[in-house]
Amino acid sequence: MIKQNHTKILLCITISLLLFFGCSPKSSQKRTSIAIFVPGIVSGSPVYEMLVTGVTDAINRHNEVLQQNGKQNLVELSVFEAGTNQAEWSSKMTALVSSGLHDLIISSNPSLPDLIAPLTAQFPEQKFIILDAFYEGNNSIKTVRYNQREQAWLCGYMAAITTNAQKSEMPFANKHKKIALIAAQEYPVMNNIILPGFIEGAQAFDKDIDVEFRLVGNWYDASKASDIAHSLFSNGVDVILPICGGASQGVIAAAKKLGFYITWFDNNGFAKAPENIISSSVIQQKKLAFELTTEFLSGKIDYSIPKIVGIQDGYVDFIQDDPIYIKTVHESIRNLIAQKFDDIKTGKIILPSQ
Ligand code: RBF
Repeated sequence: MIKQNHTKILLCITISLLLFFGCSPKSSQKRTSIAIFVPGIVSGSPVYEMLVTGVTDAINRHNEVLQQNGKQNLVELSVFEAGTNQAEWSSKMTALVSSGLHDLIISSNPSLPDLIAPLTAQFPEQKFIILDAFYEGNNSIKTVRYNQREQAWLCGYMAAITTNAQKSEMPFANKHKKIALIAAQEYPVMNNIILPGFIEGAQAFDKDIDVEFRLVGNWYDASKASDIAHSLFSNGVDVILPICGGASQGVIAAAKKLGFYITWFDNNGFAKAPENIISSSVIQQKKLAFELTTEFLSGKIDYSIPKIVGIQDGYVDFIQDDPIYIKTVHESIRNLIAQKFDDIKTGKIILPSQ
């Protein structure tokens, strides 16, 4: 009698479990969830601003189509800002992954794949797309990196023409041949690609250019970046490339106050200081984030193979049609840089991404 009851109870539990996991309407209604992990803060960092906009646009577009087709399971988006304390990124990423709530975690930063790779064995279902990064041989991590030597080379070339220009052409140009890069911190892509690319571009125009390199120490201290810019200016620097996230605001403020030029990196920066920003050497991170999110949502991502994209692919660009650029930069300078851009695009100049 007791044994019979046991069998009945077991059968009941089995049926309930089958109903719950196998046939329950709940499981078929599971919504796709995407999380953006921001290693830093979004505001003031062009790479992260473009990441968030691109992913958001792709999800909105996808959801519009779902709604038009009468579907209700819209894709969910969450944005996590991990903040500027880099020592906390690993534990914050681990917490996000182990929550198990997100089908995809998308981010941007060359340092992230090394931090994520150990997690992929423990959480094999979790998929990652990391932009501005390169990582081979992990089927859970898709990476795409830009040819930043091209991006930095054009900046350097532009800075070198400008520091050599006559005051009649470029009023903030002084008699010294001195330009500078202010970075937030040292990291492999900065030390091996961006800084050398900037120097090589400058020296391709004039081999006697003096290129200064300074560090802020973090991605947010605008007042320290401004102090560095002041000291560079007083030592004869008249063109600065800032790559320091939110701290770049300090370089812009100094340029407006003192009167020097800025070559801007990553997105279109002309409107930030129309008289001082003479170029925008950009990566199409918004477009790439949009495309990869859309590919993920349609199940078409190839995870294993990392990609490097540059000017020829349309993901690195030098903005030449902005009215502020046309107004601020003398025509003779615009013609010189346009020629170099075309030389890279047509393969006459080849700049390796490594
Ligand atoms: N770029 C930013 O604009 N903001 C940041 O907060 C930021 N943090 C970074 C942290 C690390 C550890 C590394 C390696 C890079 C960071 N970058 C940041 C730089 C970014 O990846 C890219 O190299 C530059 O924006 C130039 O394209």
